[in-house]
Amino acid sequence: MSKTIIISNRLPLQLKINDNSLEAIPSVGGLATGMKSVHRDGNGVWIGWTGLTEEEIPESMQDDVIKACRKEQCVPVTLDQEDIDGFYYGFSNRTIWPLFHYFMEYAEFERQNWKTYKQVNEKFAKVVLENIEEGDTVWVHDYQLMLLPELIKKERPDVRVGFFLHIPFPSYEVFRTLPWRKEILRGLLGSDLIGFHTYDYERHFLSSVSRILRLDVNFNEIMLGDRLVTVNSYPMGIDYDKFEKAALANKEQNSKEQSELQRRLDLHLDATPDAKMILSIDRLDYTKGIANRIRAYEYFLEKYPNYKEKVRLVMLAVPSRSNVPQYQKLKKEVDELVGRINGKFATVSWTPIWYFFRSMPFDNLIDLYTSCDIALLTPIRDGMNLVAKEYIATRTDKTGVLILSEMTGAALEMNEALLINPNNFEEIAETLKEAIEMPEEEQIKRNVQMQKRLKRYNVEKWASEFLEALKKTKEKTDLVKAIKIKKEQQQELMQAYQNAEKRILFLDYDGTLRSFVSDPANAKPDQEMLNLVNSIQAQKNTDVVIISGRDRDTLGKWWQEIPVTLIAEHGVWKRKTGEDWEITEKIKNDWMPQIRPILETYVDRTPGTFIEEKNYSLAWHYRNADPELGEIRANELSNVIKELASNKDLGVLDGNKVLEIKSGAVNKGKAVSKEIFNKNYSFIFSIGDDWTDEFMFEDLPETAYTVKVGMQKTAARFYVEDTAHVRQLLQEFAKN
Ligand code: GDG
Repeated sequence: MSKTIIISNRLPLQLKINDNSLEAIPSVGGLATGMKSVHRDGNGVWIGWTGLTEEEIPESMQDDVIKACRKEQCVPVTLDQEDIDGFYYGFSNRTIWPLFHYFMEYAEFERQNWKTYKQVNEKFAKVVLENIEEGDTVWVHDYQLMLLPELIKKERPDVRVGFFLHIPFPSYEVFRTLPWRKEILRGLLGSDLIGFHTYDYERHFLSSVSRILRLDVNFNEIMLGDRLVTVNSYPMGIDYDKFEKAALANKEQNSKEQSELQRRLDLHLDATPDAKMILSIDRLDYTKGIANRIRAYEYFLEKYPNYKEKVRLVMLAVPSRSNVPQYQKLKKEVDELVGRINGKFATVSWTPIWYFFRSMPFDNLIDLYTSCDIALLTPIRDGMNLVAKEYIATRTDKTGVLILSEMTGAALEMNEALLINPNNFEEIAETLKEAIEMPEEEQIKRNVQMQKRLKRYNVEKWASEFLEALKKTKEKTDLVKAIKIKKEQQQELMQAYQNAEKRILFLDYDGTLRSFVSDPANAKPDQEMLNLVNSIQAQKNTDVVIISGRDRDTLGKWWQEIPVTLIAEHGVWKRKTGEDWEITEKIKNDWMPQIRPILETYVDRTPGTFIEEKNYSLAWHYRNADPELGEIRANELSNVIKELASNKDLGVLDGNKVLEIKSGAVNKGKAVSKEIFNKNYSFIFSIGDDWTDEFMFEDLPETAYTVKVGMQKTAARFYVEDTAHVRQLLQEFAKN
């Protein structure tokens, strides 16, 4: 029976070594809950690190670790202290974490850490590959394992691989500063489906893929050889019922059942019923904007002194990554700020900030959520922020005000919260005032909406939607109807070639006989290609036609020595072997002086583009432009020309990163039709790579062997992957 393999840096359990025994205690984080139906209730397996390094586990207990994990349907990846230092504290938390949260000045680019990151990803891959069986699905989580999808796909192309990033994906301008940007993108593209919390992260990723790897991105799909990678956003939810139930139970508790914390909170609530409690919960992380939050609170108390003794900031900061210097610095800064503000404003009966620096049990978290009238969450950047969602879920009487930073993924789904810019103290102070004074009906109105949404799109739904989408990811072959030329098709083709009495081959040039280079003037055919074509044309009853959009001079010069027919400028010119160029169509070029200046303005406005001038056409090349800008401008230009051209019989050909403007009467389809008219060819072959070649594929008879270069939508019957395969095919023809 096929299973789902979940992979994350940490396993959802905690190992405890007591004297001689070992215990694995399951932890119940958001991810574990979301995965429950596939992991615990299904026959899923979770692969990850246990939290204990090799050095921390006595030799005699190594097997016990595996056994204890197995019991929880987990498989451990063994890591030593050096791995953890380079991979986790190093590359993950000193490079990727700051960079992806736009803290560029904190990002360290250490080669040794990158090396360890790669090695640890390989260690994960090894364990995953040992556990994969046919038909399994793999779901990889988060920024520590971005190389894993490719490592798995390489060995097991049959297995569906999904990846979800829990943190933001930064804009191209930030991402491109990473020395290993290509490796990271390629690693991720080993997936069939890549998920992000928001559409913004998704489009940042797609933009980096198209600009850095220069791959074709089609809406949210990436063409990668003969694979298709889908990218989409799935905002992660919470285990809503768990939080709601816990909050209801909290309300039912009598004083004996209450926690010490709840009793203390109640004491204050009873003593000062008018005072408001403001909650702040996060891991102590510089991305969470904790220091700014305290400063903004100070500013609020200064601006509105009448609220002194009427508000209290309850701040829980959970210790995190304390081995990383920035976290130690932040701890010091927060300690000092809290001390200073409490010292400055406190009275005998009032402390403005209650500060807890520790992790609390779940029940205490619920005590805090349910007791506080306002939640103030001000991250500078946050992939999602689940605390915001949890706060709203615990407000079972529907009161409470959420103040939330616009820079969190959650803000996009929680429009009814009071959204603030975490860098704007003035706005935070005003919003705090607004929250304190907000009438209950309004609080309820806002929360009802948010609760409805959070209950519906909970963490289980999130996980099942992702896995459903992963199952449905399209094979590229579903989209492309042409058949790949493999051994069998090649044999059929060669058979037909040999049996034919009279044959003709139409060969496109750029992108077919020659791969693209940045300057088209440097794309001369190499000697091997010249020899190949020469030996084919020399065969009995065989005509070879090089058919190109190139100008006649270049084409003529490059193929001077080879006695083949040349068709230039998409069919305007033709040169039979040993003869002069002749014009095949009566066409005009008097439109050029009008159109050229328009193209020139596009060259000026789009760096990297240039105009190629031919006798009867003008081509605007944008291969070297920024890919996104290039596409936008090409679209614009195409529309402009089409509008102008309607009464001039001009056509716009959309080639491979080139727009060609020419007389509407000419195209390669017409040219090949003329070539075969009344000639009784029993074998017709045509091969080409772009839209201009589609005219030949469409106009040739159905029995012709039409071949597209590259796996794309086409009217051709067959396709080959790239120019190397074209060469291989020509070598087969040449053998006859
Ligand atoms: C990353 C992304 C994204 C907190 N203190 C205690 C405690 N918590 C629990 C909360 C919440 C979770 O930890 C924190 O989740 P966040 O989403 O707020 O933040 P990160 O830890 O930074 O998580 C983030 C998330 O991944 C999921 O994709 O939303 O953007 O940075 O569930 O309840 N739990 C207990 N005691 C505490 O003291 N028991």
